[in-house]
Amino acid sequence: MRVDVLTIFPGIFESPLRESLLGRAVRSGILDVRVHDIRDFATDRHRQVDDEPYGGGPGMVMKPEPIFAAVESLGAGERRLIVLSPSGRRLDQALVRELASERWLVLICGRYEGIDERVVEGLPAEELSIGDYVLSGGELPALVVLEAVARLVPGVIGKEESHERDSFGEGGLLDHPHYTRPSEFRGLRVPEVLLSGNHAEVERWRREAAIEKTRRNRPDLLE
Ligand code: 9D3
Repeated sequence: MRVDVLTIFPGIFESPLRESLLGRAVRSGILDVRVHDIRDFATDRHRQVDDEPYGGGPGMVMKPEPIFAAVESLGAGERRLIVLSPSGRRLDQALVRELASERWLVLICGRYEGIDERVVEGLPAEELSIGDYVLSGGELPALVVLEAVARLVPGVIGKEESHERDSFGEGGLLDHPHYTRPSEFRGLRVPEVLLSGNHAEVERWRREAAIEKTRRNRPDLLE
């Protein structure tokens, strides 16, 4: 899968794309991620990427011309253009699955108060939010999209791992609690049933514990 990222802070992407899962996917060539500095596409003397909002108000707005020029520099092909925006459709695992089936994504990161609306109207692009809280720009959201999508691209992670996480939201339950050695830590015991070797009992306990955790942390998932 090819992913082009447009940003005025390309440095933010360096470590995340070098480390761990994303780093491996990029090095192996399964993910072809290209980060572009939008400022390189500004044509004025000061390489300006933002300007004051028409109609007034606080903050600055990202200008459309450098973003259009950056997108047009990418070449032709079937691609999905996405603007990361707090006003976008909220990301969930169903959308992640949809995006993972694409050959080519373009992720456009905004800063300041936002991006000139003609980017969304004119390219056109779809707007995507990662949740209802305020960040300072689209760079961390773009990395969230990249990691969530990369996990579902064939070859990025092992079969058992991917199979396991695949069902998020479908079973409608959160994961059950996990334990590893030691069986007692600072007086806290691992539930005996998990040490019993009784697989049916373990499965029953995990389901009950998952329901309890969901009731406590995400009652909305139980309806
Ligand atoms: C005063 C209105 N604010 C909108 C809620 C302005 C505003 C806040 C944050 C404008 C831009 C931003 C920067 N955030 C993003 O670019 C962003 C974001 C986010 O803040 N939360 C969740 N998902 C995303 S995707 C991009």
